Amino acid sequence: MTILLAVSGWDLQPWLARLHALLPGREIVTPETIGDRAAVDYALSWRHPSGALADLPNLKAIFSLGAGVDHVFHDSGLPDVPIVRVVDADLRDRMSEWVVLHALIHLRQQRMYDWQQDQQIWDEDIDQPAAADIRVGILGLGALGADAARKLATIGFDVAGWSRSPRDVETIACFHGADGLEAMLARTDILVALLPLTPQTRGILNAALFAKLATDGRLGGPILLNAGRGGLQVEADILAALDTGVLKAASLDVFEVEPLPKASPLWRHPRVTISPHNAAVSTPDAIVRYIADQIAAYERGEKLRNVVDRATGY
Ligand code: NDP
Ligand code: OXD
Repeated sequence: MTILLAVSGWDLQPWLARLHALLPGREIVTPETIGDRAAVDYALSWRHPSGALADLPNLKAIFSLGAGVDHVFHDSGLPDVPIVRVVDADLRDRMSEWVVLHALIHLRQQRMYDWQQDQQIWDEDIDQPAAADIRVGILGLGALGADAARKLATIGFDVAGWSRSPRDVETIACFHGADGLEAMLARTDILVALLPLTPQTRGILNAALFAKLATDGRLGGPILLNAGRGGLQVEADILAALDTGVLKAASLDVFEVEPLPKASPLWRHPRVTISPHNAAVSTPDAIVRYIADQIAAYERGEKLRNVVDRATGY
């Protein structure tokens, strides 16, 4: 009854404390402290070091500590057991907060008012469209994209979404497939990327896609919000599109290389708003609760939920 916590780049202490609290009686080990590899039942991964999950003959499942699983698949020696991803209200609500926040920052031109405050300028005479005047297109209508879509629609935005297979989200215009993408982009003023990173989606946010966005919107040009994965975006194309006016602005939470290198021109670009891949953080409180519940259900004989499809990569 051992759980292997294989994590890179995070402080382990809060995770260990929460695991001990919610899974009493289990030994919790890390790749550094692991003893008997045959005792490990479950592995918990966030960007685990390649090979850390190999040679665990009694492993039953791998739990990603986030919604995305691209960080699990980077390991070519991954054991053939179910991979479970996070689908959780806490994570979902945090992501929708980020999407709504940034949609509103752009709708209400907050970056410009920040500048005006800095310059002590009082200018009331600036065009202020209503949310209903702004067409939002969401790439990815999954657990996160569908929730963000509903919340943006509640505020009044005119929302559409795009997925691989047909989806039905109430009050949202739903598109799918290659033709659906073109149609959605043509009616999009604010593009929100909430796709998983897979071989099919890598680099999708590129010059060719930006050129298909609506050019007749009320915001003075299309705006990109990406909180999916940095690998979805071609940063050179974003910078070029910002400089040529193909894009008006961007809010980015994820980057091709993380942490974003100091030399990246994105840091100082006046029309780029950056957050450090924390649009929706995984908290030990919520995520260990989710995993402990899944383990308890599995050991009662129930099926694991939110198991990743290895063929599609998400
Ligand atoms: P889901 O698996 O629930 O949803 C993914 C959506 O993307 C689905 O609608 C799916 O289509 C669609 N999709 C996948 N591949 C394609 C494709 N090739 N073409 C069109 N649509 C596609 O994932 P979540 O909503 O839970 O999470 C989305 C991503 O958000 C995560 O994978 C992760 O990368 C990112 N994330 C980022 C965080 C952050 O803090 N920045 C935090 C949490 C997650 P279909 O419905 O047909 O399956
Ligand atoms: C996730 C993330 O995938 O935080 O959950 O990026």
